[in-house]
Amino acid sequence: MADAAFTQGAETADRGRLWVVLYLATTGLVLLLMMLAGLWMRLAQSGWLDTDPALFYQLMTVHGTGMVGIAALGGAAVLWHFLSAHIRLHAWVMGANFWLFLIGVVAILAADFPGRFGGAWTFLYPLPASSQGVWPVWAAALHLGGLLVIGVGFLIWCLELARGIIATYGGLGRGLGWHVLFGGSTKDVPPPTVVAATMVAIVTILALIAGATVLVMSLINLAFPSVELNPLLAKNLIYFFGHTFINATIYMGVIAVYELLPRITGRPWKTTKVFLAGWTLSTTMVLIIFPHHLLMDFAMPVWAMAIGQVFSYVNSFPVLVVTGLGALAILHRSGIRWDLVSTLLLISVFGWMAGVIPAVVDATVAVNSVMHNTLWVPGHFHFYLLLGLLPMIFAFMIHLVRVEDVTPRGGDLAAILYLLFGLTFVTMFLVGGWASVPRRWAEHLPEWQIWDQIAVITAAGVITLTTVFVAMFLARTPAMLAKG
Ligand code: HEM
Ligand SMILES: [Cu+2]
Repeated sequence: MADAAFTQGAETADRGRLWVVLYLATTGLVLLLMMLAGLWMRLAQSGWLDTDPALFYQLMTVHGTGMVGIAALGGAAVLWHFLSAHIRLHAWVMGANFWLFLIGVVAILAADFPGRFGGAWTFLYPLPASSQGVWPVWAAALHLGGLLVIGVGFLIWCLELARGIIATYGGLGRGLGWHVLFGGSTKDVPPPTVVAATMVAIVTILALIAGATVLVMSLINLAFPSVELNPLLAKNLIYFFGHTFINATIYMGVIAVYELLPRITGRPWKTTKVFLAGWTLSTTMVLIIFPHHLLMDFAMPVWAMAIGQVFSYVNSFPVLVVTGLGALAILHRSGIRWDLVSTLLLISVFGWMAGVIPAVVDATVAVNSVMHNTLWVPGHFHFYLLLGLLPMIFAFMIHLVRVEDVTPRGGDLAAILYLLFGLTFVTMFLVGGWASVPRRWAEHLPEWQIWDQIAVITAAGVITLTTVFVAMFLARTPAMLAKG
């Protein structure tokens, strides 16, 4: 009996690993395609490639939606892989989420290209329904329906995380280590991976419920235009969903840092009370700071804005500090060898910490009244997604397929080049924002185009290095799977 259960567990783990590989392969390929769409937009803005503005907005919608989805898929691979070592999870959930994801992607591509939907990944009400004839109603409905299908997939996936954590640790509070933090217990201390996964499960479930609610409401409005929504409520739901969902992808990805740095240096990442307090604080705050996206909406109550501004300052710091200091403590005098994986991990911690600074700047009302809807905004989120989240995912990809020590010499050079190209690329967005260049404009004035052109060149560098990382992963995957 025990033997049979054991084999079954191993089989599930094996199947889980296959899904992790499939998630990563999909992430790599879609990521490259979406980057090319981004390059196209930058080419259009720089005046180097004549592009129909309607097509620009279709590309922007596919790029934004696709990148957010793929950030979640890649983050989910990292989280699942490491959490499975601590908790028994059902592998079929990975499969269900994967197929729903693909169905949603096909629907969105059909809606955005033949259907010409260009209402951005934020699908802000009432834009999907009022295209002024640019796209038909069916395209808007198909796009929103595709999002809903993807959301349902991730909801099932997060519920499985929550189930597993509750079954193994006895509750989500215990997954966050509250019995240690408040009760002083020293038993069943959750490892960092479990703490992060618990936060991800909690905040993503709430985000997806809000997202699904507003999607269903918008779909009803598309079908029956006389049923109108409260635009302010719709906007709050959308930004609660969008802000929380994209933030959670980094909280998934950072698990690669918690798990891999200790393996590389031979020093454990301990769950301290400070670590637990940091994660509990960020769990609550990430949920209440989304009003920083509505600072210019005069109809919002002042107290909500105050929360948005004040807690945006405080929110990021607990987890950032415990991660940054934790990483430094592990690295200090560890004699670490700087290969591709370790360099990518270090870059990711830097990219995340540094990228939060322009974000927090923009969450200040006085600054936001100038920077709102300028390129400062894509500047800050490309910073921590391109240089924070992606290096975490690349590091995990390379780690998985590493057969002993196969990192080629100069591997860290590729990582450093990625950092340099990426930094220059995001700086061009930030410079544009500084000069008040509006975001989401298909055409730019000649005075702005020098920054767009530098961005084109550096984006090409980022794409080349991403191709190298993804190709490395794909090329070595068959050997890794055969080795078992
Ligand atoms: C080579 C890499 C990339 C390039 C060239 C690129 C380019 C662009 C451009 C030109 C825009 C529109 C900016 C504007 O408002 O004028 C944009 C928007 C956006 N990008 Fe990227 N990007 C890249 C990577 C990424 C990554 C890695 C992510 C996330 C993981 C991402 C997520 C987004 C999102 C969410 C938007 C907002 C779309 C909207 O405003 O609705 N991008 N990107
Ligand atoms: Cu936000």
